[in-house]
Amino acid sequence: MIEYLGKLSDHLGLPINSASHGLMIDNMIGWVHWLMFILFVGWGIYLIIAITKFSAKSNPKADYHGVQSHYYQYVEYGVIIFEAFLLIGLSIPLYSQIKTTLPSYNDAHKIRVIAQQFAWNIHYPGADGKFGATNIKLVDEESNPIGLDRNSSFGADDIVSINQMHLPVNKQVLIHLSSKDVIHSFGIPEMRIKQDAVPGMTIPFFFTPIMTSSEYLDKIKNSERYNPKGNYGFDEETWENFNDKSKNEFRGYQIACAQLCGNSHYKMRGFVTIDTEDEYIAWLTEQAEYLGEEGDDDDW
Ligand SMILES: [Cu+2]
Repeated sequence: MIEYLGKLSDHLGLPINSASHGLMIDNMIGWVHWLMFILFVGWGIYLIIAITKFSAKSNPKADYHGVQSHYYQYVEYGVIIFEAFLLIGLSIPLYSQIKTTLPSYNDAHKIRVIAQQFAWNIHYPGADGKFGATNIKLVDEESNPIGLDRNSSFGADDIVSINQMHLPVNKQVLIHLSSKDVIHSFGIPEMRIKQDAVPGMTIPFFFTPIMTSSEYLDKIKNSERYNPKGNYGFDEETWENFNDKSKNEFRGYQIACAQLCGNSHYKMRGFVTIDTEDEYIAWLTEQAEYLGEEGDDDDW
């Protein structure tokens, strides 16, 4: 029954759920709406009763004892029990499952995300699976936004991308999130995750995408999101000239900065592509090839 009533969230216009823990969150949202609905109706009925029952017309003389029945008290207890159920029965177990039970560092698919005004830097450990060192002295906004030390052990094969995050489907990903300047917030609505990025802190969070980007785009084919009236802020001609890949980046999953972080906060978006295992490996290989080319440039 808990799940059945939680299905109310299917009718609340939430983005399509694409993460393994998403159903639990949607279920919870459904239940909170039931409580709010019951309270709304209950208070509405109470208001009407109070207006008629306690009007001056039916009470010409003030009653100094007020309501004697315990009925209203029972209703209060009912609300308390409902709220306790939401908190103890649903939200605390959910929170502990999706926030505090970290996957083991060695098993999870690890990436680092470094937020800055106004971009998302994504740091992949590369083929060796280990992150190279970063150093604030090496930060160069043009060529090395995260200050990665290519000469450190494990640093040579690391991949850094800006506003482009690729993840394999059905693999648990562990993100370590930090910020270079102010507080940002990493949110992907379809993945039902949102985590503040706080300068001076590295905050881990994790989720498992369960739907590839192409499956997702297929599902939203007939929606406004796929065929936006405003062309995502581009004029008609520019939008039409985009190829499908670029259009799909705007239509698909995106990291939205969920914390007002400055004057260009509104355009701080990162494109997220959930790949099949093969597509993901192909993308990583492609990125690694660019690394080789960068190296050639240096030799010149
Ligand atoms: Cu931001």
